[in-house]
Parts: sequence; C-alpha cells; structure tokens
Amino acid sequence: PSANVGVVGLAVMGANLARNLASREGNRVAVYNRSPERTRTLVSAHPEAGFVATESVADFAAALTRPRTAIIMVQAGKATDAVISELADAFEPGDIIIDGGNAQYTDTIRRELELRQRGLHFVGAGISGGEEGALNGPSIMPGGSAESYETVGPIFRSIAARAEEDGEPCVTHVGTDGAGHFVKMVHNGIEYADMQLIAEAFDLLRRGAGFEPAEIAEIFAEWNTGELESYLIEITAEVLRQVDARTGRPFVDVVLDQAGQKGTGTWTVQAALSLGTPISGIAEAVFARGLSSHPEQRLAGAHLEGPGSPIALEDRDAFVEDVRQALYASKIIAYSQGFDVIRTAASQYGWHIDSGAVAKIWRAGCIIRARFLGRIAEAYQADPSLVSLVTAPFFSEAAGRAQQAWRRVVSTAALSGVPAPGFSSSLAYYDALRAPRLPASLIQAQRDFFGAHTYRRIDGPGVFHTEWSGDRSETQTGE
Ligand code: NBP
Repeated sequence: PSANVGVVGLAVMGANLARNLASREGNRVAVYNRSPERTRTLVSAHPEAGFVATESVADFAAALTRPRTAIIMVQAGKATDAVISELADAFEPGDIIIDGGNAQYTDTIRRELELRQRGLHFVGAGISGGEEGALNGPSIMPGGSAESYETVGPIFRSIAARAEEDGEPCVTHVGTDGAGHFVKMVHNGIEYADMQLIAEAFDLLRRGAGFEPAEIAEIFAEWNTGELESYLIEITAEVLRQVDARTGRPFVDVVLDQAGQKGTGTWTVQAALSLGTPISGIAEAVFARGLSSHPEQRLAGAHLEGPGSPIALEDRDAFVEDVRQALYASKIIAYSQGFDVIRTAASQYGWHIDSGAVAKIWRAGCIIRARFLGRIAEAYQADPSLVSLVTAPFFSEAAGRAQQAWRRVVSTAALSGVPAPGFSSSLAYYDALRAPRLPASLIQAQRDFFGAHTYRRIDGPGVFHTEWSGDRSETQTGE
C-alpha cells in the first residue's frame, strides 16, 4: 500500500477533491470509481497528481495504508449506502470511511452507528463550496468520533480554504455522528435566506424605486465594501452587470423567474419544525422559491388587485440606504435563527457544537462566506451560552440602528405591492422577541376553551382550567 487517503466517486466533486488532496505535501491519493472510464480519464488528465488508480474495491483497499482513510463523493442516498457497504466489507476495524456528499444528517447518524458496531469509524463531513471549493479549498464540516478526527483533521486542514483574516483552515470537528451534516444542511438553509433577502432588496430597488439592473449592480458593489461584504453580494453585482448576448437586455431579465432547489433548504425547515425551533426567515426563503415555481397559480393570481401605481419616492438615495439596512438587519435574523436550530439540535442529539467555531469555518470556502461571520464568532466567543445571536451586544446594536429603516422598507413594500416575505417575517420575529407580552395568552385561553388544554397564570404556580361551558369557575388541575 502506498496511498494515505483515497477518494471514491470521481464525478466533478470527487475528482476535484482528489486533485486538491494530491496537490498537498505528504499526500498520496488512491482513486476509485464504479465506472472505470472516469478513473482513467482523471488519471490521464492529471499525471502531476500521482494518483494510485484502482479498478476494484479490493484493489482500492489494498492501495491504502492503515488506518485506511477513504472519502466517498457519490450521489447522496442509495448510492452512498451501496458504496459504504462495499467499503465496509473490504476495510478492517479502525479504518475510516468519510462521506463527503450532501447526506441527510439522520442517514449519517444511522450509518455511523452501523459502522461503529463493526469497529469502523464513519465520518459524515459536509463539504461546501461546489466544484471550485473542492479543488481550491472548501469549508469542511466533519462529524464522527474525536478519535477519527485525529487522523482526518490533518488531512482536512491541508485542503480546506483559509480565512483571509487569520489564515486559519476552514474546518473544525463539529461534533459526533450527524453533527457535521446537520451544520452543512443549516449552512444551506442560511444560504437560501441570504439569497432571498438579496433578491427582495433587488426587487424593491427595481420595481419599487425604478432603478435599472446596471444601477443596482453598482449599489451592490458599493454595499460590498461595507458591513454586508460577502460572496453572495459580490456575485449579485456581477450578475446584475451582465448583459444578455442574444438580446442585449439585462441578463437578469431574460432568466425565467422560477427558482429551483435541491432539497437542503426544505430539510433545514423540516428539522427545525421537528425540533420546534422557529426559523421563519429560512422557511420564507424556501417557500418563496416554491411559490415562484408554480406558474399555474401565478397565472391565476395575475389579476388580483394591488396598489395602482408604484409609490413615488421622495428621496431615492435615502431609500437605497433604508433597503441596505433592512437587508443587514434581516440577515442578522436569518443567522440568528440558523444558529438557534444548530443549538437546539445539539442539545437534542448530544452534540457539543461550538457555534463560534462553526461561524469561523464559514468565513471562507463556502457560499455564505462573509465579513460578518467573524463578528458572529466573536459574539459566541464572548458568550458561549448565548441564547439568541441577535441579542448579543454587537448584533442588537446593529439591529437597533437599522430598525427604523427596516420598518420603513417593510411598509413601503406592503404599500407598493412588492412582496418582501424575508424582510417582513424577520422584522415580525424581531418584534416578537422584544414584545413584553405576546398574544399567546389569548391562544392558551382559546385552547382551554375548546379543548380543556389548561393554562398557567402570571401570578403564581399551578395549572388551571376554566369551566367555559358551565359556571366559568376556575379549577387547579396541576402543579
Ligand atoms: P453526483 O452526485 O452526480 O454523483 C455521481 C457519482 O456517483 C459518480 O461517481 C457515480 O459513479 C457515483 N455513483 C452513483 Br450515481 N451511483 C453509484 C453506485 N450505486 N455505486 C457507486 N457509485 C455510484 O456527483 P457530484 O456532483 O460530484 O457530487 C458528489 C456528492 O457531493 C453528492 O453527494 C453531492 O450532493 C455532493 N455535493 C455536490 C456539490 C456540487 O456542487 N456538485 C457541492 C457540494 C456537495 P459512475 O461514474 O459509475 O456513474
């Protein structure tokens, strides 16, 4: 055996990850793919990588030094199960199987348990950054045992993206079993929210304020020099500058307005619903994509009445600044909610997730990379038991400074008939957090009325029920 690490699955992600691994000092990479042509193509296209090409699982296992360490990059779901099963049969106790695909964290929990019972280590690692990240440095979110991380940590550190601020590699041992894939899933959920908020800002500037895409590109480019600085803001400016070669129109205008999705946003919302954690901003983003891709409903709704003409803005520059602030405040809420669901899942599954470390590994290599993440890391470092990110001093001050602008933007959106579900639901969430009393008191009373679901009182302990259909006397039913 001559290879210290192997990659199984040599489609675009696996091939790029294998090349990234091979380019690092000290690595010798064995490669294997179900269809041998893919292996041959990769190996002949990249002689510099010095790959150890194998054409059977047995040869692949024989090529690896022990403990064997193999990264699987195949389609999530059944294909991953099939590959894990073949590798597990060929590997020996103490060896490490890493799944770098986009697995459901519940699958990862199941697989980890099955392999642990056979004496093998299983590491579910979220890998973000797409093809380019895989080749040049992704953000990596590994789960699995602390023991396996002693072996995989140095390998991952060698290939991960590095944060510009301090050169730290964007990888950390997130937690045991499914923790890494859970955090990767939430990363994608936050990405949905970030993109939706940017799209709402664009829509308000375009339809609300009447700017042309090229002008909005300059606005985003300008925003990218301040607190909103991020990859997604940067590429938004690029996209909005683009002119369609065929028609000469702004590129954004010739793209069909139906957003696709591959499911990780939905998974995030499903997980949050099961955990009882409100992530309304992320949910709105997933639903907004869903609504966009129902042409029959949109066609049926096209005649519904709205405000007559676009509202006249007295000061366009002031509106642009308001939208910037609304975007920033809503983004704080999206991240706050994302970190909430990580925290509740960590307590449910017994993962000890360091939220500050998670924020740090998202600073480079992944789609949501942003200046802002350094601030999030600082907030969690200052207070590791922070219950809600938006309540941390830095973020509560930022949201406080933005809140008037945020309210103006949400009301302008409503008055001008431009949908802004992300902005408005984030603001509602913020106001619910601040509210001294919520109308949940009325809901409890209604529940007691129709279902004898009982309620607690503000003036002392005990569980009570009112005889709504009788004399309306109150009885205590519990402590
Ligand atoms: P794909 O998701 O398109 O999967 C293709 C690979 O899976 C090929 O190597 C194929 O082998 C292999 N495969 C399949 Br399909 N069924 C198999 C089976 N039953 N047994 C063995 N191998 C099987 O590749 P990808 O786009 O490179 O993505 C790989 C993983 O990385 C996925 O889980 C994906 O979700 C994740 N990911 C992708 C991106 C991205 O930007 N594309 C980003 C982050 C994560 P064959 O050559 O023999 O058909």
